Amino acid sequence: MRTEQPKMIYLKDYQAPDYLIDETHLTFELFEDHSLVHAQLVMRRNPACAGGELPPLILDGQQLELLSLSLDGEELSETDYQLDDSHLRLQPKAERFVIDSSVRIHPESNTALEGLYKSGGMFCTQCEAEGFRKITYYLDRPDVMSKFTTTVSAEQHRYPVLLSNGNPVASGPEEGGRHWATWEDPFKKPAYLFALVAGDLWCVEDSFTTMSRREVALRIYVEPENIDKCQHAMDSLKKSMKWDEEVYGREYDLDIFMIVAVNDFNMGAMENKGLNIFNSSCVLARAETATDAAHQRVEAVVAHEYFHNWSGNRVTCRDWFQLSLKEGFTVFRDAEFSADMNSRTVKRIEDVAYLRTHQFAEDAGPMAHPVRPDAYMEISNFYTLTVYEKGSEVLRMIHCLLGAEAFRQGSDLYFARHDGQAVTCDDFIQAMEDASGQDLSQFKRWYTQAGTPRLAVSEVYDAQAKTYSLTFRQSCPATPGQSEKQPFVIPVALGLLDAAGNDLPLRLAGESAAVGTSRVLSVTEAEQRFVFEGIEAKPLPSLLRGFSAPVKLSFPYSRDQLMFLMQHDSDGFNRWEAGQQLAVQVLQELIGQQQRGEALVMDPRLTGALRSVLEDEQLDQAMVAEMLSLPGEGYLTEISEVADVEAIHAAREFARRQLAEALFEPLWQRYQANREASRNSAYVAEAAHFARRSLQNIALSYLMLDGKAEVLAACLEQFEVCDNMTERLAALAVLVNSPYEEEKAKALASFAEFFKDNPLVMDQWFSVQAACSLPGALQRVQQLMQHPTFTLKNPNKVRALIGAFAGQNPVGFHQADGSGYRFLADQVITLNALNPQIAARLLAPLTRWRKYDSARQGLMRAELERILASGELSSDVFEVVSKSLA
Ligand code: B3K
Ligand code: ZN
Repeated sequence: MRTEQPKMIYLKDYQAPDYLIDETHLTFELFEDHSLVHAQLVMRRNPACAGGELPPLILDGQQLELLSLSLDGEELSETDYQLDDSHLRLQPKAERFVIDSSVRIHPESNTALEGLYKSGGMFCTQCEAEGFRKITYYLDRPDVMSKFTTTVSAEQHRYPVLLSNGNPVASGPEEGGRHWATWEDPFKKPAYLFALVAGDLWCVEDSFTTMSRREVALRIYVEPENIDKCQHAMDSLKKSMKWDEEVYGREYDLDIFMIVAVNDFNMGAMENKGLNIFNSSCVLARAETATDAAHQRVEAVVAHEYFHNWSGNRVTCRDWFQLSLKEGFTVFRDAEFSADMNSRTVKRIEDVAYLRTHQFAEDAGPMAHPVRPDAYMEISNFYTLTVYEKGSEVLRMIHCLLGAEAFRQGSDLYFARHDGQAVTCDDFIQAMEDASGQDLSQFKRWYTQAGTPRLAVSEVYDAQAKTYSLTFRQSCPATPGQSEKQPFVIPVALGLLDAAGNDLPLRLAGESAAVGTSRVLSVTEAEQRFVFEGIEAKPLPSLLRGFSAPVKLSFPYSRDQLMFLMQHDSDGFNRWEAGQQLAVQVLQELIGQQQRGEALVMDPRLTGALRSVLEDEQLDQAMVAEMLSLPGEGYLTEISEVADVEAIHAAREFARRQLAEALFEPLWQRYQANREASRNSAYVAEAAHFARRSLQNIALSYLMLDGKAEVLAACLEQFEVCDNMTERLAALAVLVNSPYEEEKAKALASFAEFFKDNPLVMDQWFSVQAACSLPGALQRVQQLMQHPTFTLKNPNKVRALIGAFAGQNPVGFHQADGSGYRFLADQVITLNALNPQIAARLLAPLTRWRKYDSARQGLMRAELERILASGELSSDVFEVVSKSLA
């Protein structure tokens, strides 16, 4: 907990470290009621800062009990150094020296899950961003890179497996039933990549032969009961290793690569060198217990952490302001990997829907910040959608502007030039510029300006001159600390459709010949016009194909034009996008009717359009499922000026019922065909099967709205008779949201009884109920908090129940009496003391108070103020609350 107001840290204040640490030798003695950490640091003055007097050495350290300290072998006494609650300061006497320290720490009572802590019966670590300072006194900053040797000693029978980064070099028994192991990491790394694990773990082993024919041992360590749930992660790992060789020319560099699954983890996973530590939810997957979505998440996260070995570990960040250097790039890499492994268009649709719902909301709220922030109080609060997802979009735009080949040359140059270094986003851009010969100076505004740009497009067709011009006007709303914005470089991929729906050849004014039928325009000015020549009749534009830039584009499409694009656009993403825009128009009309107290009447064109989609046997089934999914309540909130929670919910539910009724036949037919196929084939975690099940399940969710007995019977049959969690959970979710109280209660009870010992499955059980919008949601959530498997100490449980309620159940959370807000604030206050990172994350829905009516605004602000007044706040919670109220 902070004792004084946390202070802002600024990028402009960056200074290179005065000292470097060439070698780090660590010894851990792990016990049940404390642990001892001995550190030997071989240090020297940073040659980049040489000259003049030797500056003091200021090591970071928090919650450490210093037992002994020596400088070049001489024990120091308390008068030789200064200690406060976050630093140890002493005066070196020479340019080179060795520091030895011993500290006592308490992993057994570490509920913040940062530094060294216990998860169940095992010891594990999480050091990024600033957790290493809770392990020993150190220069805990990413630009200090050191060679680590680590020895771990622990009781043999409780902790038979002792792991750290790099390669195992020695091990042996010790007195008193203990044993030890030493690991050596030959690569220099910053402390945030340090890891240690000790536990009773089993492992699945495999191997990978790299492109230069080196054998790498692959091991996934889990608690014994999970040993049967590792194969999918192992397959994903091997695919990732191969893909990174083929697509980026990146080869793995150690003899062993390990993944450890732990149950208590603040986020998805961590890319520690050679020893990735994962939330078990991102490793464990098998048909019976994990959904298709969970399988895809495991594949993506395994890939993401593996890819960090180059984009993050071999080349790391100079300081934490550069976080997107590794995160944006690695998200872009994992997204491309997933696109190559599965359906590219579907992956893009999912990512864009997520970005527009969540990142756009963040970018419009009080925590908005540029992809490279210029100030923070608590760096843990900056592992955001903006740094990750928008950061990835920035990389995608560079890829789009430069083309795949030049992008690859740029990335090769970046890795070659900076291998073993801690660098900045500017270094990355420089490599891209040097390799491509393109000037990206204006483009760099994407790193420094926050907010989602708007791009308004208008058209003029000149029948005489046979020219078609598009005018783009860009603007960007003010964000905290940034009132004026300069124009961005916005790559707009587009095509022009003729009356038959074919793409026209595209020739811009001044060009002698057409250049393809889909091309990228670079919009760089506040207002800019592009003229296409040789256009025989007025075309229909297909704009921002593949969502080529993270902007809010508007073009005055009529509903008929959107339906035409849905049918004919050669860009799969834009076919979906046209459907979404059509649905948004129709839903907004219904929302208006609802607000005015009128009878709801839905435009039948939406039904017609979705009927054609359902009847299109050629269309990828996953696309059919995506197109059938109406824009979510979260997205409808994001695009509203003032979000009317109840009207949005009522309008969307009304539309779903209308569609269910009108499309019953084709939905039922599709459902039955797909269910039949599911019944007749064993579960396979592959795109075509994901597609089939996703259509089956969305069809079921519509069909159940119609209240027919045969559908209820089918749903119960699917729930009971299936070999996989995808079908079972979907049936359960549909039942939970249905009015069939008896069947619902029975299904929930039998599910919980069967899966009570599987925490990840129980998380799903909690989420399904927390997200259910039927009346009484808060009471249900409060009751579920009493369930024996629920605990606030496990982040997955907090996310599954409280997070799902506040984030995925708008009508439940935004109850007009403010009870949802009060409940969330109570949980944040409790969690602030237990786990500040989780507490701060849970707060996000309250920070969006400006989106709602004035009564709700008042209630939400009051809860933020109550949190602020609740006592000593962590820097994590303090930063989010104070910025939200500012
Ligand atoms: N780099 C880690 C995130 C660490 C978060 C620390 N609060 C996981 C990842 O992005 O791969
Ligand atoms: Zn990452």
